Amino acid sequence: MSLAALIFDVDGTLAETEEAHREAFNDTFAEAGLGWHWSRADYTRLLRTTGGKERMARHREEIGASGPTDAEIAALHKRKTARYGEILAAGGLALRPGVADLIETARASGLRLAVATTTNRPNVDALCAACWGRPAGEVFEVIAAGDEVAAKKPAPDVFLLALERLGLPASACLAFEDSRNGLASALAASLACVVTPSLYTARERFEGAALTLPSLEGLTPDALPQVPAAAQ
Ligand code: XBP
Ligand code: MG
Repeated sequence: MSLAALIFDVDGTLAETEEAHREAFNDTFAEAGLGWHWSRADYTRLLRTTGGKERMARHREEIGASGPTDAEIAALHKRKTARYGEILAAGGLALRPGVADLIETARASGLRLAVATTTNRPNVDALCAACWGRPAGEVFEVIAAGDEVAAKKPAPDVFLLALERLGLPASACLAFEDSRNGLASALAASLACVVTPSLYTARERFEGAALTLPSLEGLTPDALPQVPAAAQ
């Protein structure tokens, strides 16, 4: 089956969002009087755990703290998500080079557009509002996000949910990712995957990627890797 849809990861792929996430986490920790603060070096290591709630739980284990409880972490994550939305609404976030053009030329050429992300839906809406001035549902036909799946990346679940909602086989789609966890998730869903490493994932390894590029700048739909490279 020829290429029918592009499935984009969000954080690090559409835009360099992780500094805004880190700021939202740290502001939330300060507001809660938790005494936690994640440096860039902390966050680079903690980002290997996908999902904000899971990341906070991992930090709690790493420092041997008894709290906050999982329920308190869930409440902290809600506050962090609200803070992240405020940070993005304040402006300053730009799409990575080539993202807007590829999405528009892909749409114009009849390709369907989807998102498969670990972050939650409000954060996808916040990014689309900040970068396209539109809600996510007006930019992407299908959105598979965060807690809609039981297992986050590198498990294939969120890409499989996007494929299910598209009603397409993996062999008709191409994934775009920035991280090793994201690449592993796409490959586990039998998707070919283009990787554009981000600031936080630049040192990771991307064996199995159909293409690894510094950015999507200048990439046009006719230059995309032929699928089903990974499905064979
Ligand atoms: C990256 C993630 C997310 C974000 C933080 O998601 O792992 O956890 O770091 O967002 P993506 P949340 O799959 O888009 O690269 O706090 O909402 O998890
Ligand atoms: Mg990512």
